[in-house]
Amino acid sequence: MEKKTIAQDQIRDRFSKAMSRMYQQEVPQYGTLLEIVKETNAHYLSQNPATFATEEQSSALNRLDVERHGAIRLGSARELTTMKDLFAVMGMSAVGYYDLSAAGVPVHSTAFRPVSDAALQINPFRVFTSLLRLELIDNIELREKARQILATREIFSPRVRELIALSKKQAGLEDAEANEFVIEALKTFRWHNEALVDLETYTALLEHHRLIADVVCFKGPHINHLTPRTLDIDTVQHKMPDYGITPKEVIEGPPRRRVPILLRQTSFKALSEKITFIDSAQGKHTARFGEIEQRGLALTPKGRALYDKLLLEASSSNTAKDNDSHQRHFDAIFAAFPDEIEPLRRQGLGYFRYSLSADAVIPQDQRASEHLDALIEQGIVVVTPIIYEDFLPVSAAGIFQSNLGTEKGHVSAGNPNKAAFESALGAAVIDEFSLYEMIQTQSINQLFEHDVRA
Ligand code: OOG
Ligand code: NI
Repeated sequence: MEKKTIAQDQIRDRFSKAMSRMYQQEVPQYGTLLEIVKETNAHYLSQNPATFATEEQSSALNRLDVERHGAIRLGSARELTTMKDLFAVMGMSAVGYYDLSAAGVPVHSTAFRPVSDAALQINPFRVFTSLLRLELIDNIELREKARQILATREIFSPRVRELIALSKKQAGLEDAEANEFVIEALKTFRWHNEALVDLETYTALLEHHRLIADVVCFKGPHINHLTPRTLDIDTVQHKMPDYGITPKEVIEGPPRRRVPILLRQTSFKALSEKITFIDSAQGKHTARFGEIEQRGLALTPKGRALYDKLLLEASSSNTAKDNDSHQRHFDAIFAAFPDEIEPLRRQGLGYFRYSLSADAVIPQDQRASEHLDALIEQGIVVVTPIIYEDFLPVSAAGIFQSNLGTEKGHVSAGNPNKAAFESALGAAVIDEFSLYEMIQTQSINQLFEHDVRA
């Protein structure tokens, strides 16, 4: 009998919604944060009704409503490889490589996310996925102990493995299989309040580096935060204390801009949760937190280089203790970064989507990309920023550290090792810039194709 499979985008949408429901039950503050974000976004849109173009309004609002990212930390290559297959069922691929060892966090990471423009519109759910780098633990005995524990742990249910294989075999899942997949896959991400080790082992690993204890001592890679997207992060940061939530001291990333760039993020501190160890000892573990983010223009390699340069300049001269003075300081330094669409575009700093303005027609003699600038000047073509879908390593390190405590732990500062990461993953990671470039090029091609047919 012919099988009728459903779209991967739909499975991802169901999964991200189920995960959000699970996390609201597990971490009630996340539910509160969702409310603050919803209220803030609604207010922002009422004050700025032109935020989204009329034609894209309904899909943009739907996207905003469902949009979130999560994060997990894995312990072995074996886990990462299967995780790649699990995300593939939902149309998510590994994009980008992030080295966090430079910041004293012994992991390297990627983001599993949808890549096509159409898939991103439906639900851009992403999971920042880190892999522990055991080789950076400088105590050999502890390193071996961690390796042994990880070698025997099994984080996937037998049924989810079967469903992953089935999806590969028949190139998709049927409706009922997809629902079962969501339930089974979610099990891997849930919280376990029973540790996999005794208190002594936990304490030894924790004292070495808090992150190592978090990755090694539990039955699974609990989702450690879920992050909704806001249109106004400064307001959410100010509102959090009114709701009894203590935010991280400063918002990471670029300062507030007229044309928002990349990604701004803030989080609230991890909860202290009761744990039972296998020797029945009781203890507490802090791992799970909440985060919000505001996304803006995706930058080209040239734009990114300017961002990195200004970020370095701003951080190395920063003496601010509170968010307001931190933002003022960053704002002054980022004055060197253009903050209007046209200069950003003309200087090749960001990626843009080009579309025909309502009822406009491109004159016969201007139907080629070399006329783009002129067409924009005449108001025939409109330009909108392509949104950054990825992460920032310095911000990510700030988020990790805020939740691990300030001490760095005894790990040797490593260096990036993308080849080792890709070998653990069993695939190459996709270069994020190539994806933005493709969306931009497609929009230009469509513009001229469309108009020729009209
Ligand atoms: C991941 C931290 C990074 C982000 O949004 O940059 C991150 C983690 O703590 O596991 O989620
Ligand atoms: Ni995050």
